[in-house]
Amino acid sequence: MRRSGLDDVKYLLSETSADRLGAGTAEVAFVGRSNVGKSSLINAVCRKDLARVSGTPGRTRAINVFAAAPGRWLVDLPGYGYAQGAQAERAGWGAMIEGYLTRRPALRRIFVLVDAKVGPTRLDLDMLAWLQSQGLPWRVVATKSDQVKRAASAARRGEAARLMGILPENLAWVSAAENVGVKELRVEVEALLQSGSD
Ligand SMILES: Nc1nc2c(ncn2[C@@H]2O[C@H](COP(=O)(O)OP(=O)(O)OP(=O)(O)O)[C@@H](O)[C@H]2O)c(=O)[nH]1
Ligand SMILES: [Mg+2]
Repeated sequence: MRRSGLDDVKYLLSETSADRLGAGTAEVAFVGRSNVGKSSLINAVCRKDLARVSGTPGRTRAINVFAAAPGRWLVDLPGYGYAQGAQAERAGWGAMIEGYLTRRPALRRIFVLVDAKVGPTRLDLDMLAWLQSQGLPWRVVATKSDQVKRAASAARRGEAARLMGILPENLAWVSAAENVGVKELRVEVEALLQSGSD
């Protein structure tokens, strides 16, 4: 029987170039601004402290791969928009991220994380436009929703969705800190990682 599920996800490797990663069977990736909560969300989805979380932006500096089963990967990408001085960052989200996103045939979905309170930034909108231009499958997840007051959340969600040209119901609204929307995301990731044959 094929192994599935996210009950035993393990850290596999870190790489700075997508070219050195072996072939995968099914992968999902998490991208977004530095400090938006990518590593925290991966940990929440996997119910395990896998990815390093920090208050210092730019913590994740490599492509970090976590395996649910052989070839079935969750990929934590470095944040964009942090290293102001670096050419690659100024130009966009960097060669490492772009290289990974464009060279993975098994990539099933890219979760683009935006801050629920801040909404999509210019860089987030650029990333979405670029993903769309590349024909890559993406879905937006609004993180740290616990930071938005309950009374304001419907309006915030609607406005953020409008700016990104998506429907509010298609904008996942999550909080890793308070475990909101995490179970739904876990189910989604599980299904994506089960697709494709070994
Ligand atoms: N309030 C709140 N804070 C969160 C949540 N998720 C993450 N954080 C905090 O946000 C900060 C950044 O979290 P990370 O998960 O390291 O963010 P990241 O996107 O992986 O950051 P980089 O690796 O630097 O790009 C940490 O201080 C977390 O504790 C959340 O759901 N709610
Ligand atoms: Mg990180």
